[in-house]
Parts: sequence; C-alpha cells; structure tokens
Amino acid sequence: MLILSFLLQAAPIVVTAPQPGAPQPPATMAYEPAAMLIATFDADGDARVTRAELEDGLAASFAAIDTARAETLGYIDFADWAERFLGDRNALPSPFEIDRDGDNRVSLRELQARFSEYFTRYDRDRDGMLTRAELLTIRARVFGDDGPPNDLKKRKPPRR
Ligand SMILES: [Ca+2]
Ligand SMILES: [Ca+2]
Repeated sequence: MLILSFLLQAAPIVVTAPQPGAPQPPATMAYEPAAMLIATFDADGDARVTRAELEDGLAASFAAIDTARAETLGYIDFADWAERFLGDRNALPSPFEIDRDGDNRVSLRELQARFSEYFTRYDRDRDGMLTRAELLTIRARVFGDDGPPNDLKKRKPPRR
C-alpha cells in the first residue's frame, strides 16, 4: 500500500536540455488523477476550469457518494469516492491529508480546501483558470523506461 501510494504520487518534473546534436528524447505526458478529475469539472465546455467550477464539481461528486446526506465521508466511503472519481482507491490525495481536523471523516469543505491547493499549484500563470496544458504533467523520458539507448547497447571500440 505504501509503495503503491508512493508510485501514484506525482513524479517531479525534470526537463533536461538535449545534448547538442542529439535527437530530442520523447517526453512522457500524463495527467495525475487529481488533474484528470479537475479537467472533468469544466462545466461550460471551454476546456478551462475555474475555481467556481472546481467547487461545484467537487460538491456534485461528494453528493454522489454521500447518499445518506451525512455531510461527511468516512474513510471507506472516501475510498469509494476516490475509486469512482480518481480511478483508484489509493490515488492521491489520500484521506489522511484531506482530513485536516483529524476526526477520521472527510467533509466537503476539507475536500475543497485540498483541491484548492492543487488548483494553486497547477495554475502556473495565476490567471484563476486551469488549462489542459497546466494540468498536464510532462517529463523527459528517463533512462530505464525502455532499456538503455541503442548507442549504448551497440557501442563498439573505435577502429583506427
Ligand atoms: Ca475531517
Ligand atoms: Ca491558468
């Protein structure tokens, strides 16, 4: 579980400049589960998400799981929420980081507060809207993704 949680965390974005004369390595592009969910909250179809759309979307998703209208979700119910809306019960954010008051329940306000932090982090140009580009995580392909590069495998001693 710990390992899985670790793997689901955002990888640091590392963009290295290509060596002179070397081909540009293909980049890995991915949406973190939280970013994917935020993208779905675009209500007016302009492919941008405002804070109001984020709060409304979270409220609707919360209500879909809080069918008893208890106003808070226990951790099991929260895992149901995560599975449905983030795609996996262990996807981040975890209930431990959302449950600020430590009552072992997640309130809508706590959920919105945590996602407000995501919003601030993703909103690189600070214009109060998240574009798909801002939600995208891009990292350079790292050595080991699909084995060593060909020039390392086939390297021969130089002939004279
Ligand atoms: Ca709580
Ligand atoms: Ca923005």
